[in-house]
Amino acid sequence: MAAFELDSTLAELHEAIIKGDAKSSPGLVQSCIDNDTSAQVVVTRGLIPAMDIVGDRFRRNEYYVPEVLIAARAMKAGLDLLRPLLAEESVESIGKVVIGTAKGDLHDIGKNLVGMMLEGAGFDVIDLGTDCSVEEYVTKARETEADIVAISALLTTTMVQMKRVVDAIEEAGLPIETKVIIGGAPVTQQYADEVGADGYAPDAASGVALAKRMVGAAVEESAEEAARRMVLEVRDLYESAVRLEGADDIRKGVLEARELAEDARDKGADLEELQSLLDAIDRELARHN
Ligand code: B1M
Repeated sequence: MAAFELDSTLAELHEAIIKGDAKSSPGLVQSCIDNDTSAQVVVTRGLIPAMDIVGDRFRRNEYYVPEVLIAARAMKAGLDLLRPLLAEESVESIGKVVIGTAKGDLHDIGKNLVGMMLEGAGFDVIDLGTDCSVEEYVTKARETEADIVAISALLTTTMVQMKRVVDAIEEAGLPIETKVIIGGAPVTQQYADEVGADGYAPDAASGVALAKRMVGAAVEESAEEAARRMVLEVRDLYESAVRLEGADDIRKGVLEARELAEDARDKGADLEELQSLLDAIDRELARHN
């Protein structure tokens, strides 16, 4: 039998998820576990980057819903083996998070990823599942004395629920100050500010960093994670800008995104996606000049 080699096993796992190969992914994950690789490493270097690529392909219309679903199934098959280990790896709880997908919304792949990453980072995670009413968030936050309520929404029709939860938590007079953080594909920082949420995260890794900041825990970010976060922030700013109404506002927003992109490039976030964002920004600016 060939000797175990972490990088090549992670590369195979990455490939298996992108191809939606749910038969291979558990075996590859198990081989990492058997060779003493931490569950965190398998999640952050294998599963999440693969799902990121699936998401990017979907955005570029290279993948459609069935491909995303089979990739998610392959990821879940691997994640199921890691879940108990993720919980074990974190020694002491650093806070309690109640997480759920907003009322009317059945999307749970991203929410599950965020939940599992939070568990891996040392949070106690109480998962309400999907289609959660405002009352469910408030009741569970009260019952568990949660530090954080995290809401995921993937539909423009369900993200409106986020404001209702923010207001209800504020009005509930909970025993401890519970912060509300939000995320999901249509959600932006601008939207989080509008609805009065305490924070927004564009992806699971940033969700963990945000939750840690909320409870005052130290955040360690690798150069790779920082680059990815900056690129996501640029994308977020750019996508919010092009949704604006007037040409002046669009130009202003896009210029802001350009500034941030240049800053990210100067800081070494030299990712392929950053260049394609810069190209899109320049095309948008040319259109409005
Ligand atoms: Co649906 N769906 N879907 N869908 N689906 C989207 C969201 C859509 C953008 C596709 C499209 O039309 N292009 C579109 C929404 C359009 C809109 O509102 N603007 C859509 C639609 C319309 C629908 C239906 C209405 C379709 C229909 O029936 N006509 C229907 C709605 C059902 C319902 O919810 N009531 C529906 C159904 C489904 C499936 C059941 C088939 C399936 C969900 C399966 C499941 O989740 N168990 C599905 C899927 C898979 C998708 C897409 C293709 C992929 C979503 C996904 O899992 N991505 C999606 C297209 C897209 O997102 N571009 C689409 C991978 C996942 C890892 O990413 O969830 O974004 P994501 O999570 C990320 C971040 O957003 C962030 O971290 C995660 C990991 O990095 N994040 C958080 C997420 N939650 C967070 C919470 C936080 C922090 C970060 O808290 C702090």
